[in-house]
Amino acid sequence: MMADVGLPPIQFSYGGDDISDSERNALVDIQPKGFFIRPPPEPHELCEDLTSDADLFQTIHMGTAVVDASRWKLVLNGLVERPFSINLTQLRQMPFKSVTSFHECYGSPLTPPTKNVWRIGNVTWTGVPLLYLLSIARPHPRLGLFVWSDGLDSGIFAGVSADRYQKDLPIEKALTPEVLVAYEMNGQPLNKKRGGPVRLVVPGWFGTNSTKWLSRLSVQETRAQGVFTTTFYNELDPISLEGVRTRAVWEVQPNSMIVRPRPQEIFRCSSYIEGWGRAWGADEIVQVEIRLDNGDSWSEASVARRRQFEWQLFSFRVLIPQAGSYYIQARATDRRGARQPLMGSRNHVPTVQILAQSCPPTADTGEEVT
Ligand SMILES: Nc1nc2c(c(=O)[nH]1)N[C@H]1C(S)=C(S)[C@@H](COP(=O)(O)O)O[C@H]1N2
Ligand SMILES: [Mo]
Repeated sequence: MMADVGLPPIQFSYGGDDISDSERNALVDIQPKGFFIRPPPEPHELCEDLTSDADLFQTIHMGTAVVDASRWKLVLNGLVERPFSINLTQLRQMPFKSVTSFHECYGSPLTPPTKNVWRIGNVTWTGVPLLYLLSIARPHPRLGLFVWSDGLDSGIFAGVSADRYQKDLPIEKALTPEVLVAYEMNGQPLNKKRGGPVRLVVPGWFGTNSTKWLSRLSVQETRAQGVFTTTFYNELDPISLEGVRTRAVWEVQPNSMIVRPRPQEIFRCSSYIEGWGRAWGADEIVQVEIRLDNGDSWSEASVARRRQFEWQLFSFRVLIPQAGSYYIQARATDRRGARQPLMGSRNHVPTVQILAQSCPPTADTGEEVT
């Protein structure tokens, strides 16, 4: 199933003695307790390619885990030949890499969003590829397995109590080279609210899958049974005609946002507007189109190629024919042909309204109107 990298040169705790819940002893406290969201700045304020920690949203369901890094360890067990656990020093001695990726929150799992949420940023994560850790543990060579990931946090979310935050990934995604057991973001150690000392990062998938305060990875033959994969974070599958089938909140569907022009920005009449924005999704975005005022025709924006899992810059130029207010919309399509819907969905096309001033009577000079 995967190349055997052999035993690493550091001393691990192999075997069954470490597969109790002892990794949870690294939890010192949950403080502050309770649900917490820090929203990001508005799209027109997210001008940097790389989002700073200060500008990156935060989402915490049950409370912030306070972790004693000196007692922290990661257990990898379940349907594997060689279960093991490692501490932070050992993890930091392993082969590591950096992946730059968009990071997006799905929005509330209680009322699945039907319009843009804009909890989005783009950051560089550094850590050990999950693939490397799995290649040491050697999962049973079977299809249809899942990797469960446990966080050290516990508490109550939406009236439901949970002894841990637990998510799952199909093993096929867990074995992709981009999934990291990360200990840095933008070159800095993960801070407490970011999930430090160690979190999972699943580029291309919604943030909810990137378990913070990671303590255990377990290979299992079913989906995880906790509330964050059963009660929460399943949505109606749009290709289910009867509207009854659900799918896990895993892959991010194509999405985009307009950064320029700003909402309500004022332009001279009869001018060209230079605009730009970002597009992202589980797959590379290969096309972004722009239209004015719900018109029938879309025109092509130019889109940068994707690097790693970064959001992609698009830019455009549109002619504003006369005075009035205009709606500018953008629509992204990915390499599989999936396209942003016009409305009714969390990833519907973004709209920015702008204003064009009336032209002065003899205005052909392009002078500013006062
Ligand atoms: N252990 C744990 N991991 C978690 C969460 C959580 O509440 N507990 N929230 C998830 C959600 S919904 C999102 S969107 C991301 C947010 O990561 P950030 O706060 O670093 O932006 O973390 C995910 N990982
Ligand atoms: Mo989220």
